[in-house]
Amino acid sequence: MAETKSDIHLYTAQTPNGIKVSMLLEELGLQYKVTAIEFSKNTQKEPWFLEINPNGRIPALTDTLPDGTPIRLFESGSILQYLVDRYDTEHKVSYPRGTKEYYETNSWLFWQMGGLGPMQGQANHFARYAPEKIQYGIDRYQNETRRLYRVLETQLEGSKSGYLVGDRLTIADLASWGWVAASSWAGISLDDFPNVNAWVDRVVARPASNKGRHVPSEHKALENRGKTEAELDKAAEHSRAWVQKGMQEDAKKK
Ligand SMILES: N[C@@H](CCC(=O)N[C@@H](CS)C(=O)NCC(=O)O)C(=O)O
Repeated sequence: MAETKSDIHLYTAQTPNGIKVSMLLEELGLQYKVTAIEFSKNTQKEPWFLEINPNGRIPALTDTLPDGTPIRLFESGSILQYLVDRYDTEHKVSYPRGTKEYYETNSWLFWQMGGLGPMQGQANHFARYAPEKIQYGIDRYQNETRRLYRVLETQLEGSKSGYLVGDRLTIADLASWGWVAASSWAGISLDDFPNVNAWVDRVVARPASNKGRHVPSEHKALENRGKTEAELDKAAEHSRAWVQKGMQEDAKKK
């Protein structure tokens, strides 16, 4: 597909929240610049980056409005909404404002932002990054994540298109996809969720989404599906070190 010129600059890393934006940019056929943020160097906490995202996390995006005003965006859900509002005028991956499907898409987007992301993020934390294994924390967040996967499973079971809302892929799918694709990292198997499993593959089969998931580096989450807990724990060692260091630094701040 020919790329549409834009002034978009994406600041990202290879994470579920990061790739939802690059997958959408590819689905929309937009040109964009990418800066890879290095968590191990805490680049996301540097003053220049805090000017773009005061919350010090990825993804963040800058663009220029049609009247020339520079704009910054942070929070992945807000970035997805901005991109479809502004650039998906033909509703390839969205629905016109005011339709039932438009509001249904928003419901699933907020469901992911307020539920699936935070819960699975905590499951990751307790299962992979905590310095000690606290079983209560692991169980609490894995069970809550599984409950949310059951919600997705039911929705997809009843879907004729195989996507979460209506007859097409939308930002509702893209928001959740990276998280579900990384379920093994949270210690959760998709074996009990056949419709979710098929949806993961359905999205990968789309050339644009497939390209977008490999930004800013190769997406390897799906390969974790065959790994043992011991192998996953070993693979988490490097990230565990920077997560712990970052938490200690934050705790010292007033
Ligand atoms: N609700 C935020 C969450 C952003 C977030 O937690 N990003 C993580 C990566 S997925 C991050 O930047 N972590 C770095 C850090 O915690 O310092 C969003 O959806 O944009």
